[in-house]
Amino acid sequence: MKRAGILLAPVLAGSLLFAGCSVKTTHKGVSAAAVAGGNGWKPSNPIKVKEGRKVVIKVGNSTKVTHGFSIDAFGVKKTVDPGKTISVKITPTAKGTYVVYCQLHPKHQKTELIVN
Ligand SMILES: [Cu+2]
Repeated sequence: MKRAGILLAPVLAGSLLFAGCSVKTTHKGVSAAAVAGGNGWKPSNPIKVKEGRKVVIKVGNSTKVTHGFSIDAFGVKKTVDPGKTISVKITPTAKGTYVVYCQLHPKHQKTELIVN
């Protein structure tokens, strides 16, 4: 039965390597749009992601002016021109609820990034 142990070792090492390479990316989307009372994010529900998992957020803009897209905790501070889409890539390293806001318009309806 000693042989079985010897054969198993390389298999285990291989599966550990594979686990390290198969990092899943989560894709989310949000867009600056006209909402009741001004401009805001659509959909307005929070963006939910997993801690430690890479996420790509496509940020659109269906309004006529440039908007900002900021998440202070993860160093995100971008702008999106009208009709354009940008990709924001982050790997959230801490659980929590973070404010997602437009740094160009303080009154712009905010949304949240929930990491759990
Ligand atoms: Cu704005």
